[in-house]
Amino acid sequence: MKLIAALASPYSRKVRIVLAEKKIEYEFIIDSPGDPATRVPEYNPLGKIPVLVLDDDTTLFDSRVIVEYLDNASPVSRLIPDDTRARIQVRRWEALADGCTDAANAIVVEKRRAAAQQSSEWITRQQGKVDRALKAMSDELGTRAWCSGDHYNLSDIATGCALGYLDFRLADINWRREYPNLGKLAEKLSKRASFVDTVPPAK
Ligand SMILES: N[C@@H](CCC(=O)N[C@@H](CS)C(=O)NCC(=O)O)C(=O)O
Repeated sequence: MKLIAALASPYSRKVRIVLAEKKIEYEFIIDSPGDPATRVPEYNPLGKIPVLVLDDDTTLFDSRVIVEYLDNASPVSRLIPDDTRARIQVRRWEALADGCTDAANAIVVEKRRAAAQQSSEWITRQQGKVDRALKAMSDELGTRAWCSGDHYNLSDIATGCALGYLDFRLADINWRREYPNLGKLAEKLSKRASFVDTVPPAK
């Protein structure tokens, strides 16, 4: 299988971490939708990465569909629980963490526009989502070792990618000071090989 993705994309990072944890071999094709020569729309009509291309040329997107496919493709390191209640909790965490990344990404994209075209209301609205998502993740994590349940799973991976994206693109948000429990979790995740090997490149 092939993964079409980019080194700086947090959703791609989530998928790459899942591939690594599950020890699934794949061909990594780097393609950024913002590149004028991008071929991403040939694989995903939405023009977004990541896209997983299976050996029979079936294309899978978005990252949430891809990670579910991958978790079922191999029994190694199950990352999404079978039990319905536990699974829904993990997927909810993923939605929260990915949603935090969506809002952070919207801020990054807006700030790249010419100053006169930027909307401060839009940035404030997205910042509110990031702030509330961070508080919700911190409150729900509490003093527990992992985000959902008592084992490392997809909820931790999604949260680690969301926090890593904030460090990468919006480093002025000092989430560690306000939410030390998220800092502790991020520190623990940052020691895993799957996280080390997928750190976004220097800007
Ligand atoms: N919900 C999607 C989000 C994917 C996404 O927004 N990817 C960004 C790169 S980080 C992208 O491809 N942006 C290009 C665009 O929106 O045109 C997922 O989880 O895969």
